[in-house]
Amino acid sequence: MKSLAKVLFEIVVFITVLSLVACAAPTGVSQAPAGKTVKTYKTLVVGFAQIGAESGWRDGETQSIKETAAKLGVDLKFSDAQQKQENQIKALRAFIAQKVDVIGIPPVVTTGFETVLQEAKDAGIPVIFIDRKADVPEDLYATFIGSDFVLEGKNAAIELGKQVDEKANIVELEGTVGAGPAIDRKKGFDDEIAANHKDIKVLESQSGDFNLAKGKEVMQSFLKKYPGQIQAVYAHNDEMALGAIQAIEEAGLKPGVDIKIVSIDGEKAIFEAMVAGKANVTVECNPLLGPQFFEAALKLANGETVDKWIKSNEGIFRQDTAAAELPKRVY
Ligand code: GYE
Repeated sequence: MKSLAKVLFEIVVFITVLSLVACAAPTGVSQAPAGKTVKTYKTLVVGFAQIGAESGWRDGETQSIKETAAKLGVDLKFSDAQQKQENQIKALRAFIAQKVDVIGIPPVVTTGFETVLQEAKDAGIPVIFIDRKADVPEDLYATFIGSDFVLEGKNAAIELGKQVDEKANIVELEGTVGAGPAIDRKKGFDDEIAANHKDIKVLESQSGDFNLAKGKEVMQSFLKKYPGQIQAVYAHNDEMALGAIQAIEEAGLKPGVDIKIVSIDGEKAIFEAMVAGKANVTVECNPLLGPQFFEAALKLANGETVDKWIKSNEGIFRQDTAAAELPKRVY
């Protein structure tokens, strides 16, 4: 004879097994409420329309995107626009034709993307602006993952103010003409100078297109035009600052000493320059956005909403801590 406890136990086990069988979906995957299959990283298809490879910063971002996709098992369709807006637009159209789940893009400039973004919207494909934004109505993109460029510009001005005398002449190397970070880094900087450093004069401001060679070329022309008059350089990214450092050295001056250098990004190479005493401050801008990007992409593919602006955490680094920080830099 079975004991009452044993009989009760068998009944409980029987009911549990029954309910488990009843709940399991026939395909073995869970079902979204609307009857759509829930996406996982392994079934997610993402198109990424990268700008190019103009800086170590961007290479760091590309690596973060590719490594994170590989780690999560996401099917990543990666395209390199080689700095051209028309190529980014072509890539977006190809992703729409391939019916990817989500598109990621750092728009090279802020204008000219409305038509293709409307096409993505009509196809029901969410678009994530990553690291840069385009100037379009809010319904044409799902979220912006990236930095506060105005704040970066303001911090650069505060730091530069500490490096020079109250009355000083400086030059500015701007990013790509029409790019979001170039526009905002200039605005944040100019506003802070106008508010708190009225005697710092920007002798001239010109685009170095966010790359080393152009930054160097523009700095060479500044040095010729304003001999002995420049006390500091504000560069919208480290790469142009590295170009300026070369130009200053070739002119027989000491970068970081005769002419102070303040820039933005936090690349390994600028830490090396700080350790060598050739650069003074970098305001960090974080390119390691892979994990945040795919997390948002998965949510969007499953119809969830995400914040309209997902900000990255960033610091400010000066010469005195550069040597200790250098081994920790990954881009
Ligand atoms: O600062 C620069 C890069 O869009 C925030 O683009 C990014 C900028 C970054 O080329 O180095």
